[in-house]
Amino acid sequence: MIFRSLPLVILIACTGRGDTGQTDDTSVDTGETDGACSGTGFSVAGTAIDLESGEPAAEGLCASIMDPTPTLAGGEPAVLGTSVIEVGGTFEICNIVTSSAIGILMVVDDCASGESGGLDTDTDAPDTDVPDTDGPDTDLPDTDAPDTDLPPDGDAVIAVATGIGREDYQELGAGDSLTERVAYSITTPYATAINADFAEEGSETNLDDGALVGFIRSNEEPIDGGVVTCVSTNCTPTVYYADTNPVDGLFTTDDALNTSAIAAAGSLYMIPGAEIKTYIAEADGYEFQSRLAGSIAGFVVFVTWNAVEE
Ligand SMILES: [Ca+2]
Repeated sequence: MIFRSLPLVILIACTGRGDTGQTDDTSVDTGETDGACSGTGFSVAGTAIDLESGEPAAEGLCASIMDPTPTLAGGEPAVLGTSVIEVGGTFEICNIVTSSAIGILMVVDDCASGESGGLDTDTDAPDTDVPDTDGPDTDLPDTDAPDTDLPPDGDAVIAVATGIGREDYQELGAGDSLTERVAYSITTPYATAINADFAEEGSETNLDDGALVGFIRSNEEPIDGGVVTCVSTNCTPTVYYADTNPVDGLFTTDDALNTSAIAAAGSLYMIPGAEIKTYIAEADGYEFQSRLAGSIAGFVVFVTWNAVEE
């Protein structure tokens, strides 16, 4: 119980260097820049993907790189850099300098974190104009700024953190870049629906308490029948596995909780309120590496399991 009152942190501590299956999706362009970033640090570029739709996340959200180290002492993750997500969900965050030994986080949120905010587009249109209640607004440049292009209004998504392992960045320096990263995003309506299902199933925790969420995969493809278990003592979380029919519950079939991951639903699992413990995925015919992981208060932490290639 005490863990739930503490800021929890994912420790992206792979137990070895043999997880070759996890490095395939990482491109490291050493010594090259595309001109967008300059300075003393490395950059992280990628795409934010909406978890529910699988489509690019909305433009105007923020992508940040955070160092989770301060959470070990009860603090908040430290923001190392932020950028606004562009059309197509793409982002590039420049000048990351970190000595974090426990990984860093790509966080997609409503620009609520970090001082940079990112929603600077509003400042281009001064709000000094008092509404002209007694006259026609013919002089207002409304047509120049269609509302559909405005950034989300601050509660469009919940904060989701996707980890980057230390081994992926520890050698990087000025001008280097990590590219083609995928950071997941969860809309507030989807989170609300998920939380309603958690409550329906009697869960005392939900995404607001922090959660481990992710996929169970082999060669980056979802697989059937995988489960996530906590291997620490006194750790028996309820793990929820999504299916393709939300009508009878996102995680239930005929009123019974799904018992393992379903490839047709992306092999998506969720552990609301996950404590810092050692977890592992298991599936017949596949092998996974255990990881020390847990959720951060206020964040969904995205942890995808990729089978270790023999
Ligand atoms: Ca269902």
